[in-house]
Amino acid sequence: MLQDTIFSSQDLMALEDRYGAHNYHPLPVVLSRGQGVHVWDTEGKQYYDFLSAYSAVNQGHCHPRIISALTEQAQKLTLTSRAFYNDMLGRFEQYITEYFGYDRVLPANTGVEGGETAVKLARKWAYLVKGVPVNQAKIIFAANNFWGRTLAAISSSTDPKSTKDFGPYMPGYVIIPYNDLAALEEALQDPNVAAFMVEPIQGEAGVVVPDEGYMRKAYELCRNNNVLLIADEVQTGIGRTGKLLACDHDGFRPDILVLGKALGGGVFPVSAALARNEIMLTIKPGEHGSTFGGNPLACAVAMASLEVVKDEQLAENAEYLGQIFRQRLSDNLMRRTELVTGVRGKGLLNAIIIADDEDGHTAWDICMQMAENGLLAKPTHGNIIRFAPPLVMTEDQMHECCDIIEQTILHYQVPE
Ligand code: IF1
Repeated sequence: MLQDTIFSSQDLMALEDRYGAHNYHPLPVVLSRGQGVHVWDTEGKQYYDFLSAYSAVNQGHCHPRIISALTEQAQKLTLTSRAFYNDMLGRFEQYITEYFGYDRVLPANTGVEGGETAVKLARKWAYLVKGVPVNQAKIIFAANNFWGRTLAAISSSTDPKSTKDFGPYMPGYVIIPYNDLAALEEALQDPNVAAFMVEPIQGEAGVVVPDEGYMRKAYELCRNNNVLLIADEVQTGIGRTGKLLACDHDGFRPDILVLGKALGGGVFPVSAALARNEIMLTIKPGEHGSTFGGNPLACAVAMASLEVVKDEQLAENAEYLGQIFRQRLSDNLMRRTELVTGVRGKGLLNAIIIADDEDGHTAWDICMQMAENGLLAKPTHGNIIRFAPPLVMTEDQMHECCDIIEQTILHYQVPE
């Protein structure tokens, strides 16, 4: 059988090159096993995973409780579609709405579906509740946002890599600068605005952390103008930034909360939009959905994933280890090399800025050398390296990883 054949990393990369779409440029590392904070390549080399599949593996690779929830449910019932009820969805809906403090949830699969659901909910609410004239609803987005690859998502993007040659784009979008309350207040004067959709920390843009209180003040501006605030917590949610939700740092609950990635515990695509009754009940039977949304397997995995976050206090651990990470990189690295001009982030969503590296070649080379030294990370947006390990890391492991990062950068040599 094909899967019994032994393939080298080179063979496997060649297969992807020959038979796959070329829509990614991965680091030349071929992974074949993951457990907790570690992954191993096909040659058996062990790495610390400092990307966590872009924050989808917050609970660590192959978490035993999540794997057993997956395998147990997989033997019973995996997919019914929503044409019928199933014995997992209602339990999941109650669990997740009580967990995050919302009236209702609309389950989906990928993060971008969660975002699309939020945008559709906001538009429905605008027409049926706010009284915006039909097809005139506006959604405000922040420049440099990223919420997925669908046409509705890229229509709000300011990154040519996401938009070029994919037009025409979705109408009814307004783009304002991120972290700019005056610009938001100005945009909110339009009576047809339905919602402001925003990431509490912009992940893809390079872990851009807004001013203290930005999200809270944005929420208040929206509320004062009868506009919904949609928080895209697909990457920042589920403990990643040192609180259960990044919005918790600002002490408010968004009108619509979008979750994904780690909601599926790194084993299954699960996303969701959560909202109060007034918003959620604007969508009637048959007006929105998906084949896999709310399937029994997703429900079992998502409940286990959320239980692990609470039981293992992963948000608190992220807060604690994140302080250590930023402290060490600021003290031991920034002071000893001009190569690193900044360290930023919250909890275990962090990034460093590499000097004079617009094309990102140095950042890429540093990531290649860190891989050599047993730690995997990847540049986002050229000269910014994102560091996002699983939230189950121990303090000793964090210090070992900081040693690897510091030593790699302090001994960085431009490759011949
Ligand atoms: C890729 C980026 C990260 C997200 C936020 C929604 C989604 C994402 C804040 C959509 C997805 C992923 C997509 C993945 C790489 C990764 C990524 F670099 F693309 F932008 F994390 F920063 N909201 N982000 O970050 O969720 O539909 O993918 O499940 O497309 O390469 P999805």
